[in-house]
Order: sequence, then C-alpha cells, then structure tokens
Amino acid sequence: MISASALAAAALLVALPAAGSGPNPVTAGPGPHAVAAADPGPDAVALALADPGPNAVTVADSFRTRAGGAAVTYAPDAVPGGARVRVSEHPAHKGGTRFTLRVDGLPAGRTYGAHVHREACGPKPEDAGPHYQNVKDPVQPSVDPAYANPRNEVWLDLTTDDRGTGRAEATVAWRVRPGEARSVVLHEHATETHAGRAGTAGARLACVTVPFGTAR
Ligand SMILES: [Cu+2]
Repeated sequence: MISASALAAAALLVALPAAGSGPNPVTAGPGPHAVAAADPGPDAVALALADPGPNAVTVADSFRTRAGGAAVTYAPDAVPGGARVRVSEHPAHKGGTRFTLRVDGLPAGRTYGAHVHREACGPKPEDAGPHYQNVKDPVQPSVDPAYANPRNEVWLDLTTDDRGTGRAEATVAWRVRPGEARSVVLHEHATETHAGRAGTAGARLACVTVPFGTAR
C-alpha cells in the first residue's frame, strides 16, 4: 500500500522538472498562452491611462560639442560640454500635457529661453526647425502672439541658480502630434512676447532631441 503523502511527494518530484526550464521547449517556451499574457487587455489599458507615470517620455543626457548623442551644444561658453539636461513629457488625464526641463552645470544666474521645436537636433542650430505649434500659424516664421504664445507652443525658459542648475515646467491643454515635435532648444535669452518678435529668444545655444508624443 502506498500512502497518500508518498503519492503527493512522487507527484511533486515528477512535477518539479516540468515546471522549470526543462528539456521540453514546447511547454517551457512562449506558446499561445504567452501571447495572451502579453496582451494587457482592457483593464491594463485603463490602468495605464489612469497613471501618467508609464506614459512619460524622458530623455537625460550630457551636452556634447558634436552632434551624435541626444544633446548637443553650439555655444560651449553658454552651455558647456558635459552639462546635463533632462526633459520629460507627461501626458495628463484630460488630454493635456506637462513638460519639464532640468539643466545642471550651466553658468550660474543666467536666463535661457527654451522651447519645443519640430525637428531633431543636428550639426547646425537651425536643424531643429521652427517651434512646435498646436495650431499652426499660416504665416512662417511665426512671430504673431496669437500663435507664438505659451498656450499654443511649449515654452520652458529658465534661470540658473548659483550652482548652475535650472528648472522649468510648462503645461498645455493638448497632446503633441507624434513625430511632429522632436527637440528642445536652449536660446540666448528669455522668450519675447510682443508682435513681430513673439516666440523669439535670440541665438540657438544648444539642443536636445526628444521623441515627443511617442508614449501612448
Ligand atoms: Cu526656440
């Protein structure tokens, strides 16, 4: 007579190798059930929408004097090579978006203009193209305050503290169209707002490429 506990132990001994990554790749590998498990289903989608964390796009890098990484400086006296930059895009619950910019290692007590631009950074400052606009100004370059304003564009001007750290945050009531906003440009001075110069902020000092609108 074999006891119940002995049967259970025997079953366990048989079951253990099968449960591990045993020699049977058909059951151990990603079969049809793995596909079902990878699909998060409606509940998981709702959870993702309720929590803006996982949907954020973040780029953190150091400025380099040659294009190639995410961040490039065109004016090392104003934005030194090795200075750090971090940009995040946080889609909010009701269709809005919050953007954050942080820089470290810049000259202390200096004000920079900063905006989201349409193209990725390149070897030349102008490679980043014009500002991203939610509603595009039919007249380009756009210097009309009706379009070139911080509600229709993303402005992230900042002033560094005595340690050379600067932070900016901007919230808009819309989402970026994927593929149409690809960088943040740091400019020479604070962003102007009056007609004919709205949105301008002097020379383009540095740029960081960010794939805005790609986290959904
Ligand atoms: Cu700009």
